[in-house]
Amino acid sequence: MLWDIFCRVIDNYGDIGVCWRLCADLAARGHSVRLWVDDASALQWMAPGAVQGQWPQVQVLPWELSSDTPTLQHLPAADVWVEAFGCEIAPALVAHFAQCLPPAQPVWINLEYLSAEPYVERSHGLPSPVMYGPAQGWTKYFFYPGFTAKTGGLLREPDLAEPVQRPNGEVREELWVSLFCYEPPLLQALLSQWAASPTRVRLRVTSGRATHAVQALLGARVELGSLRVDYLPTLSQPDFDALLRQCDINFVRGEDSVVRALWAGKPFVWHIYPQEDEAHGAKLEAFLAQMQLDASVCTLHRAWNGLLPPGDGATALLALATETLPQWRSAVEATRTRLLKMDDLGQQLIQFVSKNR
Ligand code: TRH
Repeated sequence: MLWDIFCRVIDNYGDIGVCWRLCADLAARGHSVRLWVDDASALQWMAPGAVQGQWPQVQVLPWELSSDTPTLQHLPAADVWVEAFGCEIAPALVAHFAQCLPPAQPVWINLEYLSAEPYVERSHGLPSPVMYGPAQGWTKYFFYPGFTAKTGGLLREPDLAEPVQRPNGEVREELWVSLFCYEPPLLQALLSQWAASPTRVRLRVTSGRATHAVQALLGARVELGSLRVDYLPTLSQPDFDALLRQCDINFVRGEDSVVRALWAGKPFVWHIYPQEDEAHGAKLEAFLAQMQLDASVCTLHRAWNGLLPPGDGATALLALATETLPQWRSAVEATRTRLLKMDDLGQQLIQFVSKNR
């Protein structure tokens, strides 16, 4: 099938990160994909070669062209439209394909944000009739990623790598930690705890906001007591995923990397994307509940996200003691095993489209 995927980058890398994974996944399953995106800059490092047209079966197109009727006239009609995260497809594109003869009605999917909240099961797959405009009478469907069998599942490549096992016990002499975050209020306390730790800690800090947040606290220092900091360049998605598999603890953020942390199978702390209406608190709690984590790990999550009263946070860091890691890791592995039994998001989308064509 031919898929059109529409993506508008709001901020950070989640929109394009998720859309790109979906494109690559569909292509790997034998489909052809056009990705319409208003800012493809992050793809230069996330998926080298993609923008240059070197990715088999995926064409990256500038968003502006989706309003350019002469361009559209040369394009075959897609079988599927995926409107990611409520970005509105350009009216000119809708009009063009609706006015073709015969009209090229695609399966039109609104791909939503990931959440473990109960509304996801209720809303997944619901139709929404298009009430006006050139596509009046067509139907859009809501497609919700999620963590249960009644949702659209999670993005997962068919050849997903196994978590890296340590040959000699759970933790090597040096604790390896990846850091991908916004500006967590506990960061200073965390760095101080690791500087004073009996175990050496190697902190692998991802580029961008995480690097800026650490450098704002440490300045030019890269060693502080037991703590050693590596600042990483921007990584391709496969290299980012490999980083998570190699570390003993992963600090991740936003929509896509939390899923990758699950697949990496290591203890992780999620910095949830903060929302203005504070909706992220409920979203975090729903996620923690389905993970069935120890109470201390849940407290650490709340503190890392600034959702505890100031002062209550510092003791939360005790959850990171090396003795507690094996138990924490078992909890992540149990969730990973459960999720692996579900169909992944790519499979489910293909099945959904086949059923609704
Ligand atoms: O960058 P994010 O914070 O994106 C956010 C969230 O998804 C949020 O929910 C969304 O609403 C907002 O964007 C608009 O975190 P996320 O989702 O993990 O996306 C990061 C992507 O970047 C992910 O695909 C992994 C990728 N990445 C790399 O490929 N290489 C790197 O070096 C790094 C640091 C990230």
